[in-house]
Amino acid sequence: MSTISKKICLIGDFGVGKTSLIRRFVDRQFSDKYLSTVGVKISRKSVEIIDSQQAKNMQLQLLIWDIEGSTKFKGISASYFQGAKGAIIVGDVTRPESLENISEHIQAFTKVNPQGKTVIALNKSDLIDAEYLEKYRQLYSFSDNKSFVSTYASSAKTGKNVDEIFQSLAHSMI
Ligand SMILES: Nc1nc2c(ncn2[C@@H]2O[C@H](COP(=O)(O)OP(=O)(O)OP(=O)(O)O)[C@@H](O)[C@H]2O)c(=O)[nH]1
Ligand SMILES: [Mg+2]
Repeated sequence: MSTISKKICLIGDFGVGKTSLIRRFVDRQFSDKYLSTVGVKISRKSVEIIDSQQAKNMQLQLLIWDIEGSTKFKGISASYFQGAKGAIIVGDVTRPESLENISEHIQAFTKVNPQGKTVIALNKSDLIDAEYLEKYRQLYSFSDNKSFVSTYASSAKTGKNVDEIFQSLAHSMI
């Protein structure tokens, strides 16, 4: 079985849950404590992908870049995005402004990586009602953007859709 590596980035405003999603996915853990990321932290995890064309399974090693959050006043250094094949753009469903900034994050990423893929995570979905989630999911689907793969309502706390987010991004990159 062949193994290839691909870099992906987690991008979003401060405190939306980027580090928590990675921690859930890689370590299967969650903490309520908030330790803001400074700069960037890289984790690795392999996922198995079914390659339907060649009808065989493939190991894909994800190099996961956990990038510090951005604010209105401080953007994210575009140099962090270089060489990435995909990104998970994260918003916090309890903070509408963080959702409104999603499209800007997509643009910043695809400017550096025009062929890159993006999956959107509407995170902290454990904190709001399901009816709002579905509304947000429809609102934050960018089907006319060629980088766009899918939008998920996620929770790093419960684990909801966390594996699905990484798996669907991984699948879109091969
Ligand atoms: N209820 C709930 N809380 C969450 C969830 N994801 C993250 N949190 C909490 O939100 C806070 C921020 O989470 P982080 O993962 O540090 O956020 P971040 O996006 O990495 O933040 P920066 O590194 O500062 O940009 C922490 O207190 C987490 O426990 C979630 O799905 N549900
Ligand atoms: Mg962080």
